[in-house]
Amino acid sequence: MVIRLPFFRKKRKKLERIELDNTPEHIAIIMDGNGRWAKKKGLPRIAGHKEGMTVVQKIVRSAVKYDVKVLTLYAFSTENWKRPKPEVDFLMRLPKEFSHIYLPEMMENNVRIDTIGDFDSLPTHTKKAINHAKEKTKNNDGLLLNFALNYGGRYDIIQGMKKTLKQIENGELSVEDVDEEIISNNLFTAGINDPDLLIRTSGEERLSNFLLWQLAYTELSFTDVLWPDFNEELFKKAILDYKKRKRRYGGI
Ligand code: V07
Repeated sequence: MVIRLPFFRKKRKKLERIELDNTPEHIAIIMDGNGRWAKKKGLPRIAGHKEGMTVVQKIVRSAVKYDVKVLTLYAFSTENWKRPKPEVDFLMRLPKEFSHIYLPEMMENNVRIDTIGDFDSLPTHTKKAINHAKEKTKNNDGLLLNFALNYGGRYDIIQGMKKTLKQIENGELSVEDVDEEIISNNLFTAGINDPDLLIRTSGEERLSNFLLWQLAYTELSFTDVLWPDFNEELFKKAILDYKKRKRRYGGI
């Protein structure tokens, strides 16, 4: 007889809820150390970027598994244009390569791809590849995989300020109305909750012009491991550390 089944179902659900307690919904990552990883191995810097791309997919899998809602990855900053042209050209081809290899798995995992940053200034071929990935995944309602591309925190604030000023100029808004919510809604991350957790790899402990406004209350997690060596276990550790910190706050 199967009469007792609903009882067992209820019990399992309760256990899962404890497991998922205090899970960070939005995780942002500064994927640093790709060039250093390559240098250590006697390889060109681009080999580090390529290896870093495979780690992106591994962490996406883990994020799906741990029920993370948003993963924001710093893939290319507004300052990265200063790098040697061959390296920039290589980086600008990675979105297409990534989509070519991993788009089917993104669809299977119900992942939606989006970007934040100055999209219009990217090379046409890069924009084309990204628009294709966005279009393909636009109806997926699982993890939001948000690439910060040609992104700078100060640039984000400036463009958000310009949008706000235009709303004032158009009479949609008065100066007195301007508050945190209005500024937040004019940033690239409009509609996305601020990150709960920021992870930075490779031992540097700086924000490097990443989400400056959005990280105001975010928990920070630093590891010496270089991005190409980052893995599910370290990702899980960062999440468990975050949960522990949250539990402590809850106890006060
Ligand atoms: C980039 C790989 C990860 C390590 C850090 C820098 C190099 C994935 C993308 C990407 C972006 C948009 C998109 C699909 C994939 C990417 C750049 C660099 C510029 F729609 N990795 N990755 N883009 N790296």
